[in-house]
Amino acid sequence: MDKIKNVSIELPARIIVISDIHGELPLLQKLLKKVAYKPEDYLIINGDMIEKGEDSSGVLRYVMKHLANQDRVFVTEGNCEILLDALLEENPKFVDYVRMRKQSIFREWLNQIHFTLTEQTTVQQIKDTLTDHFPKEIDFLLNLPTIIEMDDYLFVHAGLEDRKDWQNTDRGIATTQPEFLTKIHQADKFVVVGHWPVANYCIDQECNNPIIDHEKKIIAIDGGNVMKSSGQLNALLIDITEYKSRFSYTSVDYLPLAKVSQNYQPDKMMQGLVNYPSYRLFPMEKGEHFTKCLKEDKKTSIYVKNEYIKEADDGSFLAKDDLSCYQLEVLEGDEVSVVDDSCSGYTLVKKDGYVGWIPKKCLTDMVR
Ligand SMILES: [Mn+2]
Repeated sequence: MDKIKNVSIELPARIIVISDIHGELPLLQKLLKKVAYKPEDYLIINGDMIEKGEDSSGVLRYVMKHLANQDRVFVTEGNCEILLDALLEENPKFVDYVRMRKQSIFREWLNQIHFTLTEQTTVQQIKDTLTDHFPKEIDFLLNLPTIIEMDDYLFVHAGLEDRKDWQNTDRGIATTQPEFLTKIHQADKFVVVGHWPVANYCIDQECNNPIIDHEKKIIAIDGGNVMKSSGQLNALLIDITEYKSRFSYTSVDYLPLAKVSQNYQPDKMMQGLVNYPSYRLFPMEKGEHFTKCLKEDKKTSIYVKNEYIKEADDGSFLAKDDLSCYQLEVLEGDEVSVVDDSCSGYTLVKKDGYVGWIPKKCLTDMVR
């Protein structure tokens, strides 16, 4: 692959990795502030800056204007950036994508120049118009590397192929393959990826924090920003000296904060979660707030919040969304983010990246 960028670094160094910003400029700015980003840091934006969120063109503008012009900032391409290829190759399906996807940089760009999409609009027209009006942006996106190699780390949006010559990983696989953490690779370096929300890997308890697998040498950092109601934008921090490396992380989200007013010790039965792609449920026993259900595997039982169970047309039952079935232990004085306060008896909250239910009586007023 010719889109590998080799970067040498000066030690000691701090590397900040952020992925899957998906057009959420305020979160990017808040996160950079929270980690106290400064030009001496190495900053990696690991794919999917754009699409799905509110302001993709704003994120791109910000990255190009304030970040990418610095010599320690590097951006990789994700599956959302390489959508541009379909436009430039004049793939007719691109028109359908632009029509269907309301939250897209291509839609934003067309709106900005008051271009109206009609039934007759062709991919050639969109290509000519956008390459005319946004040549710098398009050039920037086209020239992003797929993989950045830096010290003992590789940064790639989705993952590597399991081959000794990982450098020859197919570009499509590097940017789109799902579930890299369930796979293996043969690069003798830590591979840092985004793309697949880490909550999709959870079994007992929903958590959106980066997962660091020392054995596989994979670090997955996509906190489900934009994709999940409990999602967050994560920053992975790698502090490197001549002798050792240290990992830490932090995150930001848009959720309101609330203060816990009394301790809560959860019922041990209340564990587990429903997550992509297994939403099927088999209700067994309905309680006042939670219904005991078997999961899609028909073996695991979980207690699902009643409001999140929906009946399909064929009479089967599904969870409405990805959902924690865990109850969180909280202490008086804890600050938690409120994910869903609209259900009976319990509120879905997030504490230090972990998502679960606590009784409503444990919360006082909102802080933010
Ligand atoms: Mn992605």
